[in-house]
This record gives sequence, structure tokens and C-alpha cells, in this order.
Amino acid sequence: MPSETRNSIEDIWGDRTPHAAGQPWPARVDERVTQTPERWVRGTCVLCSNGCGLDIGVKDGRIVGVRGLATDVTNRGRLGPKGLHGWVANNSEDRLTTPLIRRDGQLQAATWDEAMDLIVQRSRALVKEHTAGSIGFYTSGQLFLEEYYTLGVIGKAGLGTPHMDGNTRLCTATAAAALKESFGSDGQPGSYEDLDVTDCLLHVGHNVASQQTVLWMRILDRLAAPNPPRVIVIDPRQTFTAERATVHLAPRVGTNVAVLNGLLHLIIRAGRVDTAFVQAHTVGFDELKSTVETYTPEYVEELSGVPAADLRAAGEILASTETLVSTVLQGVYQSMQATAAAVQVNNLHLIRGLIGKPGSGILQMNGQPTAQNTRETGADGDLPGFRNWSNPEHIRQLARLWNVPVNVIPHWSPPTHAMQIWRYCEQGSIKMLWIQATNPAVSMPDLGRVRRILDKDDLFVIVQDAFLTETARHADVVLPAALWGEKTGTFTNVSRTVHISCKAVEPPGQARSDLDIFLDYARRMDFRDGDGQPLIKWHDPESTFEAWKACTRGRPCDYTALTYDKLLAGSGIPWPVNEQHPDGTKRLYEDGVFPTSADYAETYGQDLDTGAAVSPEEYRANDPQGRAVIKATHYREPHEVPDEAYPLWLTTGRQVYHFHTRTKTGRSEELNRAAPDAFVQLSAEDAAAAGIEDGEWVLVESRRGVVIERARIGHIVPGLVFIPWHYGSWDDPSRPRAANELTLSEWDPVSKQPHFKYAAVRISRYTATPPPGLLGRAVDAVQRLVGSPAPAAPAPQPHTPRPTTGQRVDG
Ligand SMILES: Nc1nc2c(c(=O)[nH]1)N[C@H]1C(S)=C(S)[C@@H](COP(=O)(O)OP(=O)(O)OC[C@H]3O[C@@H](n4cnc5c(=O)[nH]c(N)nc54)[C@H](O)[C@@H]3O)O[C@H]1N2
Ligand SMILES: Nc1nc2c(c(=O)[nH]1)N[C@H]1C(S)=C(S)[C@@H](COP(=O)(O)OP(=O)(O)OC[C@H]3O[C@@H](n4cnc5c(=O)[nH]c(N)nc54)[C@H](O)[C@@H]3O)O[C@H]1N2
Ligand code: SF4
Ligand SMILES: [Mo]
Repeated sequence: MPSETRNSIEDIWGDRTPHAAGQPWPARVDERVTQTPERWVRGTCVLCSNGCGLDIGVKDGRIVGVRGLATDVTNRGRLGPKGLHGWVANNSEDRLTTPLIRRDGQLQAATWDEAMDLIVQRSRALVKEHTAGSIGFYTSGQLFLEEYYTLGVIGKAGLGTPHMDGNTRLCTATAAAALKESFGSDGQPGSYEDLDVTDCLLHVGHNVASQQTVLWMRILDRLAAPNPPRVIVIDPRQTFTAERATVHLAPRVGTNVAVLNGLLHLIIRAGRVDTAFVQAHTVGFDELKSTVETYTPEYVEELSGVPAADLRAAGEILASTETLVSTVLQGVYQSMQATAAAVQVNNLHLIRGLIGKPGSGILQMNGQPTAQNTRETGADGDLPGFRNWSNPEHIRQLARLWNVPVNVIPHWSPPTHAMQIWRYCEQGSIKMLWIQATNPAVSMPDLGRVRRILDKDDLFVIVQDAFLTETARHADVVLPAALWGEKTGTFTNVSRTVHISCKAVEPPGQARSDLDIFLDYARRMDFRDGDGQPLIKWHDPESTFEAWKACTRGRPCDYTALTYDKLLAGSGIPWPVNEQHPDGTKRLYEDGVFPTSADYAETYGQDLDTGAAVSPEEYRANDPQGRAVIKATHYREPHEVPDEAYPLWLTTGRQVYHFHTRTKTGRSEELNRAAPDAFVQLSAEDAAAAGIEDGEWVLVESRRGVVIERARIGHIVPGLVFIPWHYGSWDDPSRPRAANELTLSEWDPVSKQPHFKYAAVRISRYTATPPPGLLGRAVDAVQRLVGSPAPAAPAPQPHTPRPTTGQRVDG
């Protein structure tokens, strides 16, 4: 029998369960099943970084529903709309069930032997002719820890290529960079439990209400109780989160550093610096003080458009609050001066001494469910166990662990970041690109360029996915992957909490887990260690987890006392979990000692403006020895600003009902009905100036490309337009509609994260005849992409409001 405990489409967050500050968050179990399950299998939701514990309901070998896990510290039983609905994608008819190989220009079914032989042959030939530097990996924030670790070892000790990164570069590279710059290592100082006691919340460029719905339920439960925390939101749009703010600052896009410097200025001016903490536990305060001196509220208003009085109101709260939890996400990470801005939030906590104690914590948020593990295991541009690529002893540790010569492990320069991997593919030095669990033909900036690169004759493209995505359509080989629920593994949420998610059903057809694919590749490539034994000594998820534990010993993300059995006991557990902390660690840095000493740190740091690396010698000469590093910076203007030709700012982001490129949520009827198509959100002023009415088609053009979207008018400031970037061409090839047709290939100098949050665009009312030029090019591109005849221009059509009444378009 289908049943659900609540309608999460109509009522996103469900009923309140208020509690007083410091009391535990009450449980509320959300459940949705399409049939009565025969059994329940322990899982964890993979549709955002919150990592909500759940059980997967199974009947006749198929997933039939999910139920929140009441005992889990992360969600206490709650699930949001994506969690309750997104699993249906596992059962969809169009899952990939066999490998595909491109023959005579067409992707055709093949056997695993044929596909893997081809990949191995190509890898061997490339290594022989061009070295392993001709092979690149573009992986994900959505695999399991065990899969990343295996991949990382294959890349670093098997092949020895520096070219491995994840889509985490687009997502949380800045979280990692900011934590490294301030504290010496990745790892969130705070804990979700700090939300249950804090007096104040600061959300910077983070629409938590829509993007971490269960975390927002936790906050709403505090807001509904006596002594609610005050909430400061910094976001240019009037989001669901901003609606509940005590103070909402709406800066112009790209001006975060100006606003944050202004807040630091006000705290210092109010004399509310915790001088004892600053002196004992930090370095660099004097430079911060002199840098922010000029950022008066009036000057900040000039730079950012935030009224001076509003900045003062926020400054007063931040100067006086006794506890503070800050969250930072894409409005910072994907914008100008990403790392520089994220670091200013760390500074705000440091100068007030609001870190390492109950109610005070920093969450440099993750977005994807397993992004933390891409970083921990070194499947991105990091080394496993938060090791420092410019510390020779750290490289030796890895060489000993894997029993390989030190020089096999690429460490002569920083690991190649994703944007540079794509550039090397474009230039031709990378000749094989293996893409796993990411859909760059929709999610990368400047899609025209991405398609050109994927289509290059001299680039061999492998795509490992569960669906024939926009990206898979360009591949030379497609490998069918098992999804969540069809494989076992672990992953870590933004609160450092490790969860297990178990195999509940078999994958469809011949689909295989990513772990099995990597293990098979390693076997076929015959990677060996220094004693001639197989390099990869593990064979299933649990043995991989055990191997990973050894890699983390003594590092900040120490997993050594964690086991699958502990993880199955009813809740996720936050790392470090070791002899000293067998049950995990709620909060880091309670002793005010940070992992910054030269021998231990994950990085020696970079210049926030240029990204220039600090040399080991320089760092050692001023070794912070356990003190946090306060780094200051001035505001700089975005790289592309509106001008006469392109007079409007574009920003892009998400909606509550969809996850990314919709390969999962787009296959749920309910979610799709709630958010059926892309749109362009315009202010009434800008719409009127262009003669555009609500629901009419709009042509949006940038220097890179064009899209055609329906207009939605309101809830946005004049001069700014917003497009949700979820919508590609797989289920609607009729028009160019992916926001990334418009975005630019620019990135932060420190984290190398691309700037999705601003671009200059122009708009016009779109009438059915496609004008020549740009639009023609975009239509051609879509046509090539989907291999179908030129799409007819869409007929103008009024937009149908969602069934959910009274909700805002930014939801
Ligand atoms: N429903 C849903 N939830 C998700 C996801 C999803 O696709 N759908 N994806 C997950 C992932 S991987 C991620 S990374 C997170 C992302 O979660 P968020 O970062 O919350 O999501 P975004 O909508 O990308 O951007 C957040 C906000 O940044 C604001 N912004 C734009 N420019 C600026 C600026 O210059 N300054 C400031 N201060 N703000 C600005 C936008 O108005 C937007 O409201 O969500 C996760 N959760
Ligand atoms: N304009 C704009 N662009 C953006 C952003 C933005 O805010 N604005 N945000 C950026 C951010 S934060 C992110 S995280 C990226 C996300 O961008 P993508 O990673 O491209 O988005 P997804 O749709 O999540 O793609 C994941 C793919 O992995 C597949 N998959 C899921 N699970 C598995 C698995 O277990 N194994 C395998 N092999 N495949 C699997 C899915 O079917 C899907 O095709 O987009 C970025 N792009
Ligand atoms: S908040 Fe995130 S992890 Fe939790 S149910 Fe929603 S999508 Fe899943
Ligand atoms: Mo993300």
C-alpha cells in the first residue's frame, strides 16, 4: 500500500517539534513508501551533504520507499522532499544496463570484457607513448569513501598521474581551501549539535531552507521555541532562508569581501575582540585590523549596495552574541574572491573567540553527499588523509603505506585542478578522460566549450554513470554504474559524521558498483607494489574501509577506531574516531590548538589575492605552531561586470525540488510536477523595460551562449536575473535552457573553484523565429548534443503556477 507520513511537496519542512536551547532535538519520523516493504535495510540519503540516516524499504527485490532513522544524530528521523522522493530514479526504465562502446559513431551495447579491455589497452598505449600524464580522471562528490580511496591509490600509486580531481572543484573546493588557510587542515570545526544551543546564526550565500531542508527543520524548531537564535542572512535574493532573517543583507553579487570586511570593522570598532583568545591562539590579527579599518558602513554601502544601517544592525548582533554558528556556501564559494571571503567568516569567529565551544562553530558547508570524502581520500587535488603535497615526509608516509617508490607518487607540483584538467584536454596533452558520477555537459561553466572538448577526436572519453546523460552521449565508452541502494559504502557529512549505506537490492542488468569497476581496472592493469604483490590489496567495501583506516592514522580525519559494525549501530559517528575518542568527536579545536604546525599542516597556504603558494621554507620560518592563521584581504571587483552590451547580472542556483542535473529528481513524477522547467527570474522593473510579461519566453544572452526561458517576475532586485541550472537537454532537447550555456570559465585563484554566481547578460522578449547568429549556434549545439533534427522554436506559453500555492519561485 502506498503511504506517506507527510506531504513534503506541499509542506517542505513539515510540523514543528520545538525545543528549548540545549535540549536534544526531538525525533520525528518521515516515511514514504509506494508498497509495504518486506524488509528494511540501513541506508543514508545521498541527495545533499546533510547525510540523513534512513532505512530503505524493499519488496520483491526492488526499492519501494524510505523511512528516516529516528536514532540518527543528523536528522532524528526527518527527511526532506528529495530524500522522500528521489529514490524512485533507481527503478526507472531507462537505467544503463550494459556497457556501451562507440562504433561507427554510434554507442552500441558491449560486454564488460570488451569495454574494460578497450580501456586497459588505451591506458597502456598512452602510458607507453606519452606517460601517465596523458590520463586524467574527473570524478565526483557522490561516490562512496571506499570507491574514492581505491581510485586515489590507482591514480597516485598505480598510474602516477597528477591529473585527478572531482566535480567537488565546482562545489566545495573553497570550503577545503578556507579551512586549510585558517586552521591548517580541512575538517569542520563545528557540529550540527551547536545549532541546538546557539544564540545566533550567520548564513552567508547559503539558502539552507531550500538546500539542506532537514538542517533548516532543525533551525525552524529553535525559531519556534522560546529564546530563538537571531539569524543573519547575506544573500542578494529574497530566499526562503532570508525570509526568516533578523537581518537580511542583500549585497550585489560578488561583493562578499566588502560586506564581511565591514562586519569585521564594526566588531573591532565596538571593542568586542576577544584579545586573550587572539593573542594565545592566532597569528595575523594586526594585519586584519589595519586592512578592515577603511571598511566603514558607508564605504561598504558604496561597494555592495547594502544600506549602512543594515550593516550596523548585523554588526551589533555579531559583536555582542555569546555564541555563533556560521554556514557558508555557494554564494561565497562560486563567487568572486571565494576563498578570501570564506576566510573572513573564519576570522569573524577567531577574533571573537567563538570556536571550539558549545553553540559556536563554523560550517564551511559541503553540498554533495560525499564531497568530504573526495577530499579526505585525495581523489581530488589533495593527498589522502589531508597530507601536504609539499611536505616530503607526508609523501614518504604514503609511499611506505602503499609500498611503492616515493617518486611514483606525483608531488613535484600541486595536483592538477579540474579546470586545468579540462584545459589540458582542450590543448591535447591529456588524451584520455575518465568521468565518473558527474555530468559536466550540464554542470560545467561555458557548455559550448565543454561540448567541443568532449567531442575532440584525440580525446578518449569514458563516462561511468547510471543513465545516458548529456555527457555520456559524447563518450567513447559508457560504463553502467550501480546506484546508492545497490551497493555498500560509507561517507561523511558536513558535520564530520560518517554514515554507512548498505546494499538493499541488486543493480539492474549488468550494472556494477564503481568500486568493482575500479578493482577490475586495477587487476587488469596489473598494478604492483615494491615487492611485486598486487598494489590494491582489498576486494570489497569493508576490506577497503580497513585499508583506508590505516591511511588516516594520526591524521586529523582519523578513522582508526571506526568499524562497519559501529556504523550499523543506529547513528552516524563524527571523526576523529580513534583510541582517544572511540565514540567520535563532536567538536574540533576545543583546546584552541589548530593543525597548523609545519610538520602536520595540510598546506603551507597561499596568497589570497593571487593564489601564489607560500614556500615550505617561508612557512617554517614563521611556523604558527598550532595557532590559527588570520588572513586579511581587500575587496576586488568581479571579472565580468555588466556594461552597455550586457547590462544585467546573471546569478544561478538551485531549487528545493531538484538535485543538480536532475538525473534522479527529474525521474520522480512528484518532484518534476512541482518544478517542471527552468525559468528566468526578473524584477518587475527589468521585465517592464524589456516589454516582457510573466510567463513569456525570454532570450537570455551572454558572451558565451544563449538560453530561452520563461519569465517569472518578482522577488529579485532590479539589475539581477536568476536561472536555476538544473535543466539540461536529456528530457527536453527543444531549446537551449541550461544556465551554464551562459556562465564563464573563471575561477578563484586559491581554491580554483569556478564562478557560477555572476555573469553579464542581456534579455529580450523571445518571439518564435530564431534570430541568426548566436541563437543559431546554440541550436546547432543542442542538435549535435542530442543527435536530433533542429528543434522548433518553442511556442510562447504562459507558465503554469506550481500546485503549491503561496510559494516563492526561488524555492
Ligand atoms: N534542493 C537541492 N538541494 C541541494 C542541491 C540541489 O541541487 N538541490 N545541491 C547540493 C549541493 S551539491 C550544493 S553545493 C548545495 C548548494 O547550496 P546553496 O549554496 O545554498 O545553493 P545555491 O542556490 O547554489 O546558492 C546559494 C545562494 O547564493 C546566493 N548568491 C549568489 N551570488 C551571491 C553573492 O555574491 N554573495 C552572496 N552572499 N550570495 C550570493 C544565491 O542567491 C543563492 O540563494 O546544495 C545542496 N543541496
Ligand atoms: N551554473 C551553475 N552550475 C553549477 C552550480 C551552480 O550553482 N550553478 N553548482 C555546481 C555544484 S556545487 C555541483 S556539486 C555540480 C554538480 O554537477 P554534477 O555532478 O554534474 O551533477 P549531478 O546531476 O549530480 O551529476 C552526477 C551524476 O552522477 C550519476 N550518479 C549518481 N550516483 C552515482 C554512482 O553511485 N555512481 C556513478 N558512476 N554515477 C552516479 C548521476 O546519474 C549523474 O549523472 O554542479 C556545479 N554546477
Ligand atoms: S536534507 Fe539532504 S540528506 Fe537529508 S533528506 Fe534532504 S536531500 Fe536527503
Ligand atoms: Mo555542490
